[in-house]
Amino acid sequence: MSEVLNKNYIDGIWQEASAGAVFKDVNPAINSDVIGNFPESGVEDVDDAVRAARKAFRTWSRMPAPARGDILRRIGDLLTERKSELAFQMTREMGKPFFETKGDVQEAIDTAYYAATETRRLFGHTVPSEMPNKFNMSLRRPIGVCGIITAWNFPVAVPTWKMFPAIAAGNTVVFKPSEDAPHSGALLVKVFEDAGVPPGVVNLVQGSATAGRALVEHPDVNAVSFTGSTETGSKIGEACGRLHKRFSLEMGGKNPMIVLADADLDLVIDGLLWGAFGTTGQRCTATSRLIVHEDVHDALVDKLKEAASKLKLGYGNEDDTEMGPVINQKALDKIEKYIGIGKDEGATVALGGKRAEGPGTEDGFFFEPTIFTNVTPNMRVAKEEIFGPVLSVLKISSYEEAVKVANNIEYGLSSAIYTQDVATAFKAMHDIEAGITYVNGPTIGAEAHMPFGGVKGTGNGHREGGWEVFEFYTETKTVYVDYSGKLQKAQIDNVDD
Ligand code: UN1
Repeated sequence: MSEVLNKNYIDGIWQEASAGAVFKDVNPAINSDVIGNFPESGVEDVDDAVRAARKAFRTWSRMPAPARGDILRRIGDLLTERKSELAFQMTREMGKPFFETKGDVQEAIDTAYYAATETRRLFGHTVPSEMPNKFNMSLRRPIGVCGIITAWNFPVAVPTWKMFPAIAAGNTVVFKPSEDAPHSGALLVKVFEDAGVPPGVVNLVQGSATAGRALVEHPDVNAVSFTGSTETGSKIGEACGRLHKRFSLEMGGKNPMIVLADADLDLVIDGLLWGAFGTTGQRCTATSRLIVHEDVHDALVDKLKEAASKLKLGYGNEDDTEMGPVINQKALDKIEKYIGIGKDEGATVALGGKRAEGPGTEDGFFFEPTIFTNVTPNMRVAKEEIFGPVLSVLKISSYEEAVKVANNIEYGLSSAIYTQDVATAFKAMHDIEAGITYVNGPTIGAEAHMPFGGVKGTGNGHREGGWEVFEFYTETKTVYVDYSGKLQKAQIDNVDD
């Protein structure tokens, strides 16, 4: 796998973009390490890919679902074999440490085996009819061609949350990875090819907004699934609404961790280091708000400052690295802008607040782990997604106040509460406005067979993962079989009035 796979993959053929344009992909930890130039695809490339996907749909959708499951299992096996090689390349391309990218591939492996088993269970319902000698049932049908557009922070796991259930259900796919993780996307598509997925079932178009827009607006794409920024998601939602397409949006978060006075503070520190600074805070599920009881506020902030200041920054393919860079210059600028905003609003930078300078960070986009204290609920740093290693700390004096503060945002993806009190934990499961709540764990840690998604401005009501994602990738067909041998009229024959 040493060659760089810097091509599109359409109808089973690796190829350049038709106009020959390219964009550059660099290592965010060592900017002089150029991974390669990737195709900047245009409308024509997307059109070719959609045509291939449509053609393949005819046979793929007719294959018995468990036979598609066999291929998914082979994909899981190949991902297992290639786990370390893939993780190395992912870390090189998007920066998070090797142990994290291995977890990313593992999430894809779990998703593959899970989707493979679901191909034996793609059930509808059989229910009684109102009429004698009549049989009612619902069946699941694939939708058609699915456009998959993803972010760079989980460059293998998140695309597979979408692609595996899509193809398990008999759909075909055109995949456009983020322009910040094109190589990881291509290496993933190579796994489909090597596992024996027929040409046209999964197609890859690299590129940026032009390719993304062409995919969303293509008349022969039936459904679009997107993970990324709220801004882009809103545009996709508008376009899909106008074109009557099914769409699933997974967007921003500003995820709270509530820490009550009875919490185990050492456990909280471990959770915060992982939740706030894992993936350099660049997860839609990152813990970005700590809502902590006044009785333990000072002790917790002191412990956290000490622990976070010791995190070892550097290139994630080096053994001792605990936190990698942010993804690019734009991200670095955005984080810096928010440091200024927070200071102007009156928050205190208790730790970090600037670009990192130590050895191993000179040639990359590194930012120090940052903690804002004295944050109040209506500050922008308490409400807006920064997507970096920045934690805002808010002080509260009761559970009720904590919930009010936690819910004071437009997003609702993940959330956490640390308490020893079982009754409070159960109340929180209902009170916190979020698609996911963790009790005594941080806001990250999704498992492949559990539904994943948010409420409010985070998404549009769909879930990935779990059984729920198969609802998105299938249409329901309702079937009535009348074997009475005569015309039976629903709502009329069997009602006397
Ligand atoms: C995302 O941030 O886009 O549970 C997904 C988690 C990860 C997935 C995050 N397994 O945080």
